[in-house]
Amino acid sequence: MEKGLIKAIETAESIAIFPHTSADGDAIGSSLALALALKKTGKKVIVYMEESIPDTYKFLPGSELAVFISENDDIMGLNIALDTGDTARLASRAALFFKAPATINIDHHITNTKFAQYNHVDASAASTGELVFLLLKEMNYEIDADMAKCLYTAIVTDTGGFKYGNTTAETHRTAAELLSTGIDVADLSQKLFDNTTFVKLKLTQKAIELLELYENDLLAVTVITQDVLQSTGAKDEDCDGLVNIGRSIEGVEVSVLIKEKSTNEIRVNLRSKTYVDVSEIAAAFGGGGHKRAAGCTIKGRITDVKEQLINTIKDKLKRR
Ligand SMILES: [Mn+2]
Repeated sequence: MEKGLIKAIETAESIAIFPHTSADGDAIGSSLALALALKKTGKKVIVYMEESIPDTYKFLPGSELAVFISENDDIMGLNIALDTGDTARLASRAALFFKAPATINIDHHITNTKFAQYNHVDASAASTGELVFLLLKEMNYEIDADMAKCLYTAIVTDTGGFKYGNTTAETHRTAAELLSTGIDVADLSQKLFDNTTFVKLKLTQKAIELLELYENDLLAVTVITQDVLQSTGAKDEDCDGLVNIGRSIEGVEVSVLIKEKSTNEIRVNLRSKTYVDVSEIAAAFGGGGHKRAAGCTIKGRITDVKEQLINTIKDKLKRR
């Protein structure tokens, strides 16, 4: 990693870590691990969240270091964005991010815009957690079991439990080293993957009902309106992972989840199976991501957004 980046961390006395908005296991896990490691060296550290930590991840060590922007307006000596492809993913915290005298961006999204003073972007890493792991090693920080739990969470969630194509031998070597700190993998896996709520299950049921196939069954589309969320009592974070249901269908290449955040703001999650680069589709709508997993936020009415997306994806499905 760049010397300047390491030095910026070493010299900063107060550091704020920024995971992306709608933070997932990688964003939260890598942020909490880094926060715990820096705190141990005596630095003042906070994790600036856009939203509260999703219930699934609240058990993670270090979650007490998470704060909301409204609770703390202190300008820190260094701001570090993790797992964040562009400033739009910093959402309402974007302006504050750039107020620090030094900024760092550590990420693995291929579409990363390198918006910070120091940028470490490695699209070959399966997760940002792995990049934080390497950073801690390079800085000679000892990774304890609490940090390992967070980093393992980052890796295991972004690889879909070591199932996705981003999983490499290095990913497994890193995971092995994390496990050797003595963390209970069965307990962790159960908390992360086998711990649904009845409300989320009801939302999943509804999502399956609403799923439609297009383009000779190559494209799965699920539209979740505010009405659907309200009728099931589900929260925004309960939509996490629903896009994978469409992709799991035999023969489907692209799955898209279209979620109404408000009447005029639509969040889109994209997944592909073997050949469509969904980061290109997301980028065409101002978003970004990875080849097999990407997302974007589109202004407009949900029915129009759905039509635009289907038209764009249609072309990509043909180019095989
Ligand atoms: Mn990630």
